[in-house]
Amino acid sequence: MPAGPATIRPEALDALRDLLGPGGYLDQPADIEPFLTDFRRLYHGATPLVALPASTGQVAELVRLCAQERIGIVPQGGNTSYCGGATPRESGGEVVLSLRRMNRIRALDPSNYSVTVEAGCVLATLQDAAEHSERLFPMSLGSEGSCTIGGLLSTNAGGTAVLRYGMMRELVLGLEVVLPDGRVLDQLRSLRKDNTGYDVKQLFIGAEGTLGVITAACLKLFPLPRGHATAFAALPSAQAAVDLLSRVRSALGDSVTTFELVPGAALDLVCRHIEGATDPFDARHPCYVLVEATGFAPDPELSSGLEAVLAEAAGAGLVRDAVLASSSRQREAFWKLRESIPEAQTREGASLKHDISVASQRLPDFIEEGAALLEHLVPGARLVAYGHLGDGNLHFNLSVPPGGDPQAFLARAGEVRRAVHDLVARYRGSFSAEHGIGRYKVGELARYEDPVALAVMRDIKRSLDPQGIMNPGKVLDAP
Ligand code: 2HG
Ligand code: ZN
Repeated sequence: MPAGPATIRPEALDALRDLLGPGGYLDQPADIEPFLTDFRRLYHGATPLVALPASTGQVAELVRLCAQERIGIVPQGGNTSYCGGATPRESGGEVVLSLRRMNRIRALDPSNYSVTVEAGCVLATLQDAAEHSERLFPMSLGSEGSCTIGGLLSTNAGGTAVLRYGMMRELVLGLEVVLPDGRVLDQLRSLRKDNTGYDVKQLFIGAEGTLGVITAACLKLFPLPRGHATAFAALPSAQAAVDLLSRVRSALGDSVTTFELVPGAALDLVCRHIEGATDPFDARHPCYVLVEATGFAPDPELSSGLEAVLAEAAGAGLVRDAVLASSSRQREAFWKLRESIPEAQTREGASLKHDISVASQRLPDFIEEGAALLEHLVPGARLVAYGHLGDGNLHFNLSVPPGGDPQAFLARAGEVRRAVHDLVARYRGSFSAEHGIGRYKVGELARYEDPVALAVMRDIKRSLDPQGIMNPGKVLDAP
């Protein structure tokens, strides 16, 4: 059952305005505009109203009213979705729900290593608050200055510390969720052990707002590491990177927090387009890794451990050259080389993005096969396959051939996507490792997901949201 009417009754809109009160909504076109286009500018939707509730109670009332009227609700956090997961559709029959007024840290308990926070809180604010209390909230990603806790939970975000701390799901102790009928699920507890039946809260993590609205969460904190060691190393091949990962982990254990792959093609783009970015080496190499270890030993001790593994790996032919950051400025400079890749690739011109994962030991074969396939399909296009090698997750992105026609290149998107995702399926990998499904990959989920899993997903959706009002048209094609 798709969500209801294409337009919203004026009386229903008035009732929504009344319940939200002054300051509780936006309804002027200029104010609404920023909520209508997704981060990648793939979609441009419409809505008569952006709701800005101030409490869980108000969210529940709003959802009840929308359920009565069968109005679609599109939750939106920092609007940084890569898959159009938070953009209303074009009909104008859906309201956008932003929890940006619900951004409080309700309680931070350093001794229990937990924090209870509202969904509209920006990630960087939470990171700072944790650090202020000598604790770490380890989720870390490029959009941390604007993405919100609700969005991170709804997409089960990844980022650059997954290797050590896991994805967002693994950081959750409890959740508060408004269900599609307006009931409030209160599992906002900070227990580390709780085996009481089905773990219902898990359903809402990664559901992209299609099963309910996450309003608050209780999250794990960790001891704040005191030491860092960061290296940027030049390698002969992706295979060497996978072998190095294994060595670094067995030598340094859980202190390895980040292991990111930067292919030569990505470093080229960064050095060309990002101000202040410089290649740490004299010669260009096939690929690079950014490795970071964090822990409780002082910096020099961690650095010498990392240096020793890199030296040993160099002896085995896995590393051609490496630099260890000797200051926080140098550390930031290394991070910038990695974190600026998406921006540099955008500045280079048209690109096609794929967010894939396969078992990490199979990545080198995947890259080789994928590169040959793409060269055959779009000769001259540049593969920039970078990212979270430590998690087996690469952004398998393709840039327009130098001097090529961007429109003609982008017109090949469907064909290229099919080839890449078919290859991923052959490797039993994932066609969406960390960016979710949103609207962009609904067809891909229907095509590649195990039919039994898909049927269970549809059963869950029908049972929780029989009217299909929660983020309609996202994740599943039809409930
Ligand atoms: C990253 O790892 C992000 O930098 C963005 O997930 C990936 O732009 C992309 O394709
Ligand atoms: Zn990523």
